[in-house]
Amino acid sequence: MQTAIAPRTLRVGTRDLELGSSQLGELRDATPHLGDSAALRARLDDEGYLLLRGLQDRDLVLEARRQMVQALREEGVADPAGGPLDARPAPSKGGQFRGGENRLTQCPAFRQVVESERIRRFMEGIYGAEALTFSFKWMRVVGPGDFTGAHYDVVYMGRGSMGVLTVWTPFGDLGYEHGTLAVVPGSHRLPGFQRVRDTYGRMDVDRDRVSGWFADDPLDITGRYGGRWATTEFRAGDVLVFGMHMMHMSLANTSAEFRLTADTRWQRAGDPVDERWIGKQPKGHYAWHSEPEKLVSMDAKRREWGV
Ligand SMILES: O=C(O)CCC(=O)C(=O)O
Repeated sequence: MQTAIAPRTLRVGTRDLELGSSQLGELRDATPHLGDSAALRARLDDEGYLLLRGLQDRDLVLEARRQMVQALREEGVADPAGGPLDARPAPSKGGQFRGGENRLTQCPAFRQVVESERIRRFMEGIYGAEALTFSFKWMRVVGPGDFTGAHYDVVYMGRGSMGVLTVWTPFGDLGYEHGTLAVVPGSHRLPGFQRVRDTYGRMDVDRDRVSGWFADDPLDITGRYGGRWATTEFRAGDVLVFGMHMMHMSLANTSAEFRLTADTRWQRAGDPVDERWIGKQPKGHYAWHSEPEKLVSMDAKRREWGV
């Protein structure tokens, strides 16, 4: 007798979707192709992402988590109770974006993970050339209830190489309930997304001062332009790699813990580099939110673009 598998409903952004439905599936594992750069490049060109299990040293990733949890506890952000890897918010503390230089990104094990020899060798295999990583690191402490809206990375870092790849690194084991990342495989090349690529995909948040997320509702994307969302659960050591025109967002964090993840960027060393994200003190987004009254809403922009 076959046992029925109970459907699993996941909160993606603002919408509940059933895993295994036509709207949401599982990411495909590219780990069996490790060591075969041509196969990895072909998969990346085709699907727009690579899910790599155990690419990073799991013990080092967990050590980075331990160091960051300790820092968050010393800052009064994380609850001091529990084991050294437990990342529950302290009373009344929410999530925090911790990009750039700060106590979390300065944790020695954090740096060792995001700039490891393993990830560098992997990138150099993909590019077939020397690779560099932006000095700015996007570290996120995502609080219960929070999520990231759907977007392309190119609107934040599109002034240099178009071959920039994002490496999304979970610092810990992440169940769906922690708010894992979801992508629309193929959205970088599907014909249905062409107008989105030609309008939103040419935007620059500092030049245009438009709010960066394209949508909070995943079906506002796939219902209009096609494709299907995909996500998975992660173990410490896994990474998800994708390009700058991959539509992605996160599931909502429905757990009682912080989700600790970083997104870091790599590119060919010989390509032009977006000057906002490199050097000893990267200047980052210098205009985007500097005059809030000048910020244009994404809804207004989408109406103008007709998307
Ligand atoms: O982790 C998240 O919530 C968002 C990450 C992201 O947008 C990215 O990796 O580009």
